[in-house]
Parts: sequence; C-alpha cells; structure tokens
Amino acid sequence: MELKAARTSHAGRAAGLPVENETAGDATRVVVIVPHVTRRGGGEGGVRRSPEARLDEAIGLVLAIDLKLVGSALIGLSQVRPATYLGSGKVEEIAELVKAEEAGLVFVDAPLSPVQQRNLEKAFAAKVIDRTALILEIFGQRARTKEGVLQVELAHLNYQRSRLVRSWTHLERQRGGFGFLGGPGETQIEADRRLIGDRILKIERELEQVKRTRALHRASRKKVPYPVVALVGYTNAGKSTLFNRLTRSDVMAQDLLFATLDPTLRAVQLPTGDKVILSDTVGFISDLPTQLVAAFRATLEEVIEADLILHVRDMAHEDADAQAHDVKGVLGDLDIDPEDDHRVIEVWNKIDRLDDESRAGLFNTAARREGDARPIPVSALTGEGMEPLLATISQRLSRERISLAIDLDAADGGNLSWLYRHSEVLERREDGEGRLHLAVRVPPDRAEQIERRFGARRIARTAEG
Ligand SMILES: Nc1nc2c(ncn2[C@@H]2O[C@H](COP(=O)(O)OP(=O)(O)OP(=O)(O)O)[C@@H](O)[C@H]2O)c(=O)[nH]1
Ligand SMILES: [Mg+2]
Repeated sequence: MELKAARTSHAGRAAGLPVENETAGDATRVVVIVPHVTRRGGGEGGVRRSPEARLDEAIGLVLAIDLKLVGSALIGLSQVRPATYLGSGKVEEIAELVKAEEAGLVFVDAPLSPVQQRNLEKAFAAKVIDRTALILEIFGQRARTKEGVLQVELAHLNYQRSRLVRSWTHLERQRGGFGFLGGPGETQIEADRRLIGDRILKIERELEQVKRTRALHRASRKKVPYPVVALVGYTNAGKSTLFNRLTRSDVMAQDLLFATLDPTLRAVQLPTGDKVILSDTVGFISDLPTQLVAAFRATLEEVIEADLILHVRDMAHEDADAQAHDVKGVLGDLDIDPEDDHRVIEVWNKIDRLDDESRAGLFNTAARREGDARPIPVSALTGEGMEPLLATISQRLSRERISLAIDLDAADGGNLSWLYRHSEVLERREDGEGRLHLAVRVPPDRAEQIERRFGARRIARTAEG
C-alpha cells in the first residue's frame, strides 16, 4: 500500500469550520481509500480498469464537491473482511494517516455494508462514506431544478432506508445540498424510519406531477416535427463541450465530475437546414447507484425517447473501454439497446489529446467498422470532426424516418390518438365530408405497421427529410 498525504494547509480549520465532537478531524478534510481486490481470474463483466485510474476517479469525485483532499491510498487486498472490508494492518495505517492529517472524513470507494462502515468509523475516529453516499452528495449539491432536487432526495431516502443501522457520527449540515454527509444520529433512527417512509411517499407523488408536466411538454414538442438527439456518456467525456460547440451556447462544461445534472435542451440547425433538438444530460459512472438510475429515469426520458443517441467517449482516457462498457450497461437499464447502430452513434471525442500514432490507429479502427457501426472521431474542444458528425446525424435521421399519408374517419378518436402517441403528426386537415387527412413521420418498422393498420401511403416528397 502506498499512503500519500497531500500537501495542503489547514485552511479549513483556520476558517473556523465546526469540528465534530466524535471525530478528531475536520469534516471537510478527506482521505480517499481505493481498495482493489487482487483475486485472480478477473472481475465481473470482464472489463478491467486500472487501479490507478480508479484512484484518479475517486479523487475526482471528492474534488467535485468542496472537500479538501489530504491523503489517498490504493489498497490491494486478497479478500474482503466481513467486519471492516480492509485488513486490520491497513486499517491501522489509515487511522494513523487520518490522525496525522486531522481528516474528519474517509471516502472508501467500495460498497461498504452498514456494519463495515460503522466499524471503520470507530477505527478511524472519522466519518466514513462509500461510493453511493458520495455520489448522492454530489448530486444533491448539483440539483437545480425542482425535479432534480426531488429525484436526488428520493434516491437518498431510499439509500438511507436501506442502511438504517448507521449511527455514531452526527454531522450538521455544512456544505449546502441536503447535508447527506450528515445522516441521523442514534436516537433519531426509529423516528427517522417512519419519517423516511412518509417523505418517500410524498416525493413520489410530487415527482408524478412533475413527470406529467414534462410529458405534456414533450407531447407538445412532438407536434413540432423536430427529432431529438440525446448526448450520453461517461462523466467528463465532453458531452457539454460538444453540446456547446454544436449549439453555440454556454452550458457549464468543466473538468469536474457530474458538472451537468439537469437536462438541457436546445435547437440546432443541421447543414441541410433541418432542425433537431439536442439534449445534454447527466453523465454516467461505473457503479452508478441503482437508486439514482431509478430516480433519474424521468430526466433520462429525453434519452429514452430520443430519435438518435450520441454516445460521447473520451478516447484519450486509459479506461475508455471500461467506461463504454459501463455506459452501455446504464443504457441497457433504460431499455435502450446500446448495440442498436441505427439509433446509437459513437462519438470518439478528445482526439486532439492523442499523439500522431494513436490518432492514426484510432482513425483506422473507426474506418474498419461497417456502415452504421462506424464511430465519428471528433474534438469538441478544437471543433475537428464536426462536419462529418453533423452530416451523419442528418443522414441517419432522414433515412430513419418515413412520411406517410393517412385518411381517417373524422369521428375515429381512438385511431387518431393512437397516431398521436405513436407517430409524429406533421399535418392534419379535415375535409367537408367527415374525413381527416393526416401526414405523419415514423421510423421504418413503425411505417410498416401503420401501412398495414391504416392502408397508409408513403409520401415520397418528404421522405428525403
Ligand atoms: N482536450 C480536450 N478536452 C476536452 C474535449 N472535450 C471536452 N474536454 C474537456 O473535458 C472536460 C469535461 O468536459 P465536459 O463537457 O464538462 O464533460 P461532460 O461529459 O459534460 O461531463 P459531466 O457533465 O461532468 O458528465 C472539460 O475540461 C473539457 O474542457 C476535447 O475534445 N478535447
Ligand atoms: Mg456535462
């Protein structure tokens, strides 16, 4: 194990931040511990990450909120100890580091059981949080819209309810957000259990309302025949930078994990003159807490319903493959087939960061992939590759959508509402004789269905999109 103390001043203390009774250190001074199990045979899923990259990411998570990193360690272990996760020797070493650095918080990047967490807190005389708790904390601080706030709170309550044996430390709110780093003290737990249940019900009801409003917005947007193109990808892959470049706007993009939380939508004009709506969303991360994926389903509905999905990848990252694997996993959770090349385009970003050789290799690999599976190498930073990207988007969208003419009985409300739900209604005209003439636009598989059901005719004129 390599224990590192970061060289920092004790500014937190000097600033007079409150110091907890139970812990010796300052709750904003954090030590990051990344355990990696060195068992032979490889991990689950088959995609390995380098321990160093995991440490970098863990540090990135801590720096994503205003915590001060005072030490970090990568710890190899041959097996997980039920009581403390880490072996006793390591626990002692870390305890010494925590003490020397006056850290009040230890982030252990692992799925700790409530018992392991409590035992480590005792051993370190500091608060201990695991990956899920830290990500929830970050999301809590980032949430801006009402929906985002509700979703994060719901995820957090579900997380808390699943671990209500926790106790011992009691931090006050210090850093805004929901004070998730706090959590209930021992005496509050029973009362909390009931309160949490009540609160969860209330939030779920509020979220339902927000969801209905969003669905209405989406439905009214659907009447405008602009396809939606959604950006997805690992956190920090460059989604917002690409969004800004394509829309010439100014969404917060920075070297910060989870810089974006709430979805942003903006219209973009393609070189063909067509308009699309581009949607920037929250980034994904490995071991994204399931509570969060569930909670963010509503936000991610933009993605779920998108006509086209751009999977933005940081190709300069050493774990690019593992990241892509994780992103595909989350897409799968959202019932999106990540291998559906008609709908998902891989955007290979940050090529400006590659040396000549890797760059040539990457272009080669891209060129060898067939047709729709071919990724588009770009640099959102320099703007390289934007033209091919935009061209691919328009080509894919126009090809994928077929316009149909349909005649209906004007009194046939059932079929009319079915069409509104399952197609983009471009035109609607009632003649004097009780007939309704519609023009709709749909993907090819749906076109066949509609042709069979309604005896619809293809309109050649608009098929070129
Ligand atoms: N060199 C280089 N840096 C890039 C490129 N695209 C993005 N970046 C940088 O990568 C960092 C993350 O970019 P963002 O656009 O915020 O990434 P994101 O995917 O929106 O991240 P989250 O919202 O945190 O999930 C920023 O520092 C960007 O300047 C690129 O093409 N080349
Ligand atoms: Mg972003």
